[in-house]
Amino acid sequence: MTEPQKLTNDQLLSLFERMTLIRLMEERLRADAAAGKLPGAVHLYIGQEAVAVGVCANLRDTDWITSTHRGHGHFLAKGGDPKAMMAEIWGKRTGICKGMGGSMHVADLSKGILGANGIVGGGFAIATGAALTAKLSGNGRVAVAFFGDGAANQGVFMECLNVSSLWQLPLVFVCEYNHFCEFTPTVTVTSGEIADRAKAFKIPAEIVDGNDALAVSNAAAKAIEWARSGKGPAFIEARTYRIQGHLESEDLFLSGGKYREIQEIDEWRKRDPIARLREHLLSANVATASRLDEVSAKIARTVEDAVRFAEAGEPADPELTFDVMFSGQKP
Ligand SMILES: Cc1ncc(C[n+]2csc(CCOP(=O)(O)OP(=O)(O)O)c2C)c(N)n1
Repeated sequence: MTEPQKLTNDQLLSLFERMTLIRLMEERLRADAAAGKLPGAVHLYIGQEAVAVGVCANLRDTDWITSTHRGHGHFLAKGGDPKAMMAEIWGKRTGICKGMGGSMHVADLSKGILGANGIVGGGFAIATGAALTAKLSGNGRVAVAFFGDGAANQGVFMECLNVSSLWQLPLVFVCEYNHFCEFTPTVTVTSGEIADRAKAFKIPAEIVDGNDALAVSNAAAKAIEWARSGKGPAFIEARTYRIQGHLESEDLFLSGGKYREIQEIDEWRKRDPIARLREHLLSANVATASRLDEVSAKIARTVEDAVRFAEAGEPADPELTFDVMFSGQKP
């Protein structure tokens, strides 16, 4: 595909709706984390919504994704159920993994969501394996590996670039360059351009503005089509910014220390991906302001329902460990 992608008004609105869903879910998790209501750490995706949504809008339900420790956005963008995700983060039996996984392990195989992952770089090999399955079975599926700029320094990244190119696997690498690896600015630990690492393996690579949903979607459409048509892997590096801390409790253990300036965060807030898409929808007469406000209000109710559902659930049952982690055997 060489022509820029042309999206219908419904498709554009759906991008806005899905990004707003992620934002409002994350805002609510931020508040509930601060109020001490959540049982574990949460790594929020605020500011990066255009990446997950722009990519997943071009995937089929049967395609696969692998995610990261910052995985709520990927889960929702791929069509995961907000209630089941919220209950999972609250550690409830009604959660998508029966409350046994928590925030860093949200997964739904029925939606092709092969899982968030607490191991940095843990998704690469899973996505490569899924892409190998697709190739061997000829089922026409594509796998997408979402990963951070920090994960690009893990050795397994090189291994997966290598075999996916050698075996021409239907795999799309999506690097979310959000400028930080925990509390370390990426430029201080990363040599050269990450996209060049893909090019070294003869994988076509594109760097896009990761805060521009339309640019991401356009690049993803090309990359996914490339992979699906049997030409091998493709690579996207989406330049974005992590607005929240690495995790919500970081202030507690940074004890007043800081690793970035507030002005930098404010600069990136001006490039907010949802505000930018909203602006575009208004100026291109795709929707009126009141229509977009209605969408946001509807999503706010969805989030409220998800919280009620999570609150009402029973806590996870530790005995379930033997069913969901060990198949037919006790350790
Ligand atoms: C193998 C491994 N090493 C280290 C960690 C600790 N750790 C958790 S998140 C993180 C930074 C990851 O940065 P990046 O891949 O850029 O993702 P981001 O947090 O920016 O989304 C590190 C080092 C880990 N979870 N797994």
